[in-house]
Amino acid sequence: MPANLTPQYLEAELKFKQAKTLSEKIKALEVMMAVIPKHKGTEKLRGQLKSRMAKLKEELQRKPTVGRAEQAYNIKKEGAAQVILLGLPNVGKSCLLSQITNASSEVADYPFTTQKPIPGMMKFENLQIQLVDTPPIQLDHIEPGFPNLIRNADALLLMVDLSEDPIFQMEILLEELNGMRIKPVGKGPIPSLEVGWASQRTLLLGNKCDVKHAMRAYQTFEAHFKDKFPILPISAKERMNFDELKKEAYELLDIIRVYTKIPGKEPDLTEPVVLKKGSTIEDVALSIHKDFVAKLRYAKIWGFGKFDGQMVKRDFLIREGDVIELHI
Ligand SMILES: Nc1nc2c(ncn2[C@@H]2O[C@H](COP(=O)(O)OP(=O)(O)OP(=O)(O)O)[C@@H](O)[C@H]2O)c(=O)[nH]1
Ligand SMILES: [Mg+2]
Repeated sequence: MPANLTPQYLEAELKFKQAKTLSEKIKALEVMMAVIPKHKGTEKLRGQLKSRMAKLKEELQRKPTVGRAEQAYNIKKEGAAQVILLGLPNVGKSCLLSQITNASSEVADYPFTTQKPIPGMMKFENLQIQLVDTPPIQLDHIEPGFPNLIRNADALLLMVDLSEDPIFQMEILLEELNGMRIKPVGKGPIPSLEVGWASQRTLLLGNKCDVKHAMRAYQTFEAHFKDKFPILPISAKERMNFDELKKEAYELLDIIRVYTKIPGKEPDLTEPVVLKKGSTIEDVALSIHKDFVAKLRYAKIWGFGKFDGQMVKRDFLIREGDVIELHI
């Protein structure tokens, strides 16, 4: 039996053939299925359309909503905070990651070695801080996903190579961040920003301070940026100034560590509760369990500027190093 396809159907079929995206294909196929004459002569064809539709829908489900390249920039946060390492090609980012964390990232004496972000964990006292090595920042080329990685992080380390012109490198980094509408903030309060902008606490690192004349370059670099940013000279290769680096990175994060204890027992000082600066007793309770918050009656606190075991209420501001006993 002839199929007797209508002009309406043929038009839809043409649209299907011309469709470029999956959703365009599905739309055109839907029209074909709706307008195809329903009689014995089209039975086989209708069956084919139906199975084609099932395949397309399956494909749509399988397709990730973000591209693969972009997904590589989706680094799950681990530890107390996530800190992103940024710099131009060959400045020593991967070398630092490999030397200061448990992870390793390929180091080479040619540029553009690192192709995707690589996380590692850096131990600072009783905390683990996540450090993320990244591909080099380039003029006017940003990988999709890169700006989001930087925006969602807790702090940035901007690295320059002291054996090259460090001020020039920093100017490029600042310009590129500006293009991503990210404002690095070193010292002082976070300024209010226009809609669409994000700020990030930032530390500057002058790397390769072991190289001849590097410290002279560092002095000029430091003089140029010290009013705006905290700055450190380091050597990733020789592991110089790593303790200072960890301490300064921690300072950037605006976090505090407190310790909880149960009545009659000593606190476990290896297991800090990590909270934002400005947190209260209530936040400590919340970090343990949300049910705790409702039931909380008072807390006893040990720490700087307090009597030992002082009784405090839920809105009491806590400080770095406090030991807290929650009473429900
Ligand atoms: N002298 C000296 N050389 C270093 C130091 N850190 C890194 N290097 C060298 O600099 C070169 C580049 O190091 P990488 O760690 O690969 O640099 P990168 O910034 O990750 O480079 P890309 O991935 O291309 O962006 C290598 O030859 C390293 O050995 C340092 O502190 N001192
Ligand atoms: Mg690298």
